[in-house]
Amino acid sequence: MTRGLVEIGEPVRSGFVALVGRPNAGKSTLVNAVVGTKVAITSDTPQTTRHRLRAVLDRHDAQLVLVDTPGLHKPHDALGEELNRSALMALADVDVVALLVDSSKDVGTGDEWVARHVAESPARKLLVVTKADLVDEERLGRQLARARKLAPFDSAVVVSATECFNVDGFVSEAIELLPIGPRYFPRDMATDQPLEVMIAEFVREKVLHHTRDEVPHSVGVSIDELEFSEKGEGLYRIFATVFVERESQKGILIGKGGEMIKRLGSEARVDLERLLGSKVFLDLRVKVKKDWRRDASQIRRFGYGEGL
Ligand SMILES: Nc1nc2c(ncn2[C@@H]2O[C@H](COP(=O)(O)OP(=O)(O)OP(=O)(O)O)[C@@H](O)[C@H]2O)c(=O)[nH]1
Ligand SMILES: [Mg+2]
Repeated sequence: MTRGLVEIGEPVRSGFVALVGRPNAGKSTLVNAVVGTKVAITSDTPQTTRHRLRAVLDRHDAQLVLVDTPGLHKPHDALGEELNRSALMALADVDVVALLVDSSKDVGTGDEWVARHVAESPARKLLVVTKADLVDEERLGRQLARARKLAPFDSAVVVSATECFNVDGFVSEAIELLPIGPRYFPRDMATDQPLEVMIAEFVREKVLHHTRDEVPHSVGVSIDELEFSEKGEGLYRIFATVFVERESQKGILIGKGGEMIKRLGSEARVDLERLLGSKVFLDLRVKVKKDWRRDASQIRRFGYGEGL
């Protein structure tokens, strides 16, 4: 038996920690900070994350599996309902639920609604007050006190994922709440997302960064072709389609003389080359699929929510 296999079988502290909270609370940013690499896309547009994903932090004494979820919100369409369903399902089957509360926004009815679901979960409960860099100590203390009242938490931490403040503290608290068990994933696995899903998400992130209003919400990305050629230094050839809901949105994404789509493509390519560790050729086209967010079967075809 190899050393690797022996280690996988050895009991350590291990298990699943779901990160839940309102849209934009900082869940995906914290996931990336914990695993030290970009596995989840992030943006200041609410409802960035559209499906549950797992990210793995493996240590000699523990394996922490973070479950990133879509932000819980009042849904306005079938997509919103599917995102909420997906996030709430994550609560059912984890060892720990971490409720993320943004320190820069007043604790409100949205947090209370999320917290009611958290309180009903049989899992251990960890409060995470995020974006500590945005507020002063006094406000941070007040937010912490208010958020503590939201649910019966086993412990609480304050973090700033962008400033890497107390991310270690979050990891220690989360691991402390985990049971003893096996390693659930191979030790070198950072995420369980299929490559095609990650590529589509990296492309969608660029659209979120460069568009406003309804456009970011109206975008869905599908990968039409993905092939790797080993010739020379190796090259991924990726053909993807960016779907929008209206002709006017298509115009925005293409931009004057194709300027916008070129920009989106070249920024996505840089990220994809880092992700894939290889040169990338990326072909993006834009198509209209009217009102796709109201169409449950199309939502699942994109893999959002519970996916296919
Ligand atoms: N200043 C500051 N900004 C942060 C921090 N963490 C996250 N953000 C920003 O907050 C915004 C939302 O972050 P995300 O990680 O995408 O939030 P999320 O909770 O995953 O959002 P959804 O997927 O929409 O539910 C992004 O613009 C992040 O850069 C932080 O610690 N400090
Ligand atoms: Mg997210």
